[in-house]
Amino acid sequence: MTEEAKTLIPSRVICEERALYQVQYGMDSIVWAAISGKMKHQATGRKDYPAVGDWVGIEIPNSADRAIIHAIAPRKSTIYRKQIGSSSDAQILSANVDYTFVTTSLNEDLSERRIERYLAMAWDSETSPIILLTKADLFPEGIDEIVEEMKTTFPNVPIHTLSSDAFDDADFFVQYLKPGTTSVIVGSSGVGKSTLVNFLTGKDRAEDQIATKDIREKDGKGRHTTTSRNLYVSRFGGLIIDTPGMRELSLSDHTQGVDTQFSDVVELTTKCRFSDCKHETEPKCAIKAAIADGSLPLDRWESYLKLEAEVQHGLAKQDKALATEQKRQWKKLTEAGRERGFAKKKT
Ligand SMILES: Nc1nc2c(ncn2[C@@H]2O[C@H](COP(=O)(O)OP(=O)(O)OP(=O)(O)O)[C@@H](O)[C@H]2O)c(=O)[nH]1
Ligand SMILES: [Mg+2]
Ligand SMILES: [Zn+2]
Repeated sequence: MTEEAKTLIPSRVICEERALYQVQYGMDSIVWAAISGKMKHQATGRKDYPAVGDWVGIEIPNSADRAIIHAIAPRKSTIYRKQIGSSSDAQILSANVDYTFVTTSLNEDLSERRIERYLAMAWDSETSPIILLTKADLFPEGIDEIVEEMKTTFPNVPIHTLSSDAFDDADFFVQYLKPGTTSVIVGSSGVGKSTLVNFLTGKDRAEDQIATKDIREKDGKGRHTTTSRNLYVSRFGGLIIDTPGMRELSLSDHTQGVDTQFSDVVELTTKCRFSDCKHETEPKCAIKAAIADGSLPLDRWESYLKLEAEVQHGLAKQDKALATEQKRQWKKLTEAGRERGFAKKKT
């Protein structure tokens, strides 16, 4: 039977573990699957491998207990991160996601810089971000001020506070976790992602709940408890992907996201008198004018500069990694050429 003649069963990747994927099909059938030899052979990068959230076509051989993934449907969105230094191949965190919940605890570890990075990733991935500030119960003082400040820094992003002892009050989830949608929850280790997912999936009282673990609240350092990405059905009908805490999120490949987040600032820079305006001493600078008349808060301009610098720094690092790799490939090529030349001379 040819590949084309096979009837593939449409299914969704709900868990990824090394080279194996758990896929769900039909109403609630779940099976482990591996990719076909042909897919593996044709893959040129990690983007050609399935990711949690992917729709895939599978075959379930009569004889085997493992299904075979033959195809990945085109992705509506892809949440990815680049790994600087090691390779230029992006790691796909999840696919076909509508909303990204950027989660951070209200403790001392709270960092607008980090949130910015996650937001850039969400926008770059063409998903809508929502900021979740967790553990409100531990920090009863000053939360309103923090939220107000965040609203100025991130004017276009919905911001919600949460506390695990009052999850029932968090009725705003209904508007995001609608049936037919998929959301992903991202953030540092220990901020309470799995605790929330347990509530959202109704596992908080069930035996099959996702493991969660204490962190040292003082320095906010958590041990990584969740180690794989998993997709679950939420109590509101929409799907939700729990992810392991990210150690370091690099911005290098999210320049687009930065521009989206600061579209008003980018727009302003195009209005400067000089196209290469540094917004320092140049006359007719739209940025300086906007800061002066208050339409561009100085804080926001400074965040933009910091983020932009970080992007440039990341890009430079990435360029270096790419250049090294190119040099290596070139060396391989020239060496092969030299060998061939040598061989020719000998004959
Ligand atoms: N006080 C308080 N503790 C919470 C809250 N939410 C979660 N926790 C606790 O924080 C710890 C870490 O929670 P997890 O849900 O495991 O954190 P996580 O983000 O999934 O961590 P990783 O899986 O490592 O990425 C657990 O001990 C939770 O009980 C909250 O709203 N208030
Ligand atoms: Mg977790
Ligand atoms: Zn200017």
